[in-house]
Amino acid sequence: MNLKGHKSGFISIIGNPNVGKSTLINALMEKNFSIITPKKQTTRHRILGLINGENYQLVLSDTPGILNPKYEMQKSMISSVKESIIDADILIYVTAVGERKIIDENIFEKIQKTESILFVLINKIDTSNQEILEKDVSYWSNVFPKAEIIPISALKGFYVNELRNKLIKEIPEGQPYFPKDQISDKSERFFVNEAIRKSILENCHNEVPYAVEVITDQFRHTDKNIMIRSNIIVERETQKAIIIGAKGLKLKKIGSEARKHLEIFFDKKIFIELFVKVEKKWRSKVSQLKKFGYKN
Ligand SMILES: Nc1nc2c(ncn2[C@@H]2O[C@H](COP(=O)(O)OP(=O)(O)O)[C@@H](O)[C@H]2O)c(=O)[nH]1
Ligand SMILES: [Mg+2]
Repeated sequence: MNLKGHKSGFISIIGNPNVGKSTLINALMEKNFSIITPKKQTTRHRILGLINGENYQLVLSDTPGILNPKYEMQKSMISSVKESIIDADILIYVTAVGERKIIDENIFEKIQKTESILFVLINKIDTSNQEILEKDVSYWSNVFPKAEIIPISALKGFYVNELRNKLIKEIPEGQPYFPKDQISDKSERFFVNEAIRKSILENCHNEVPYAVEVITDQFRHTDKNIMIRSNIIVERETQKAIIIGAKGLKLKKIGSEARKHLEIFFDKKIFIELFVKVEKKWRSKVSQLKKFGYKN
């Protein structure tokens, strides 16, 4: 491979919960890569998504929404946001049209002081009108004077291709950071866990999805199939009962929806077996969080 003239760069996507960060990364990657639901705090980890071209590699980092941490897991979520600000060649701050809320002063200040190229995206413009949008543009240009303000709709694909081209144009020259046939820094098992968690977020209500973690202990490929065995970890017996549901029907539905998602993701036939286990207070125990791949 001729790496002369090759470009590569880290692009961090940050912003409040639910503004469309994961939708944007999926649109840029043209793949259902990061899980999306209407619920807050769907994204728990920093996930790197790679867009590889012959002469470039974009390393996009999807991050959890900015929040005031209430327990250990959320502390880990917020430290991954801070880490992603430091690394970035390009920082993308995503807001939803009409949004003014600043959740964390400290992070806000870090964005204002950043030496990276800064884009402020005003997302969800499909839900708005010209007048509101113009007010937003002038508001955000005041808040972040050195930023380029870009209206976009990640969901409808307005300005997504243009943004991808802009990113390719702005990243510095350099060798690729990851092998060019890879699409993420995360393993296949991680994507299995995420698909199962998405299915739980969509099928269970109230606090249950937030008390859930998934561990996949078997992931076996053949040419055509993938055999998966995963454990759903909850904090209490009552949560276990809710997830299994009457006659095990809820768990069956969770498994079948995750299977459909993964068949598209891996483009193979999937067999999936799910178990539910109780681990008391895992979200508050540092040792457990390490085991589940959260950093402190
Ligand atoms: N109308 C509209 N909805 C969007 C857009 N982008 C994201 N959403 C929705 O906003 C919700 C949160 O999206 P998500 O990507 O998970 O947000 P995140 O928490 O910032 O990662 C989902 O229901 C998305 O479908 C957009 O451009 N327009
Ligand atoms: Mg997200």
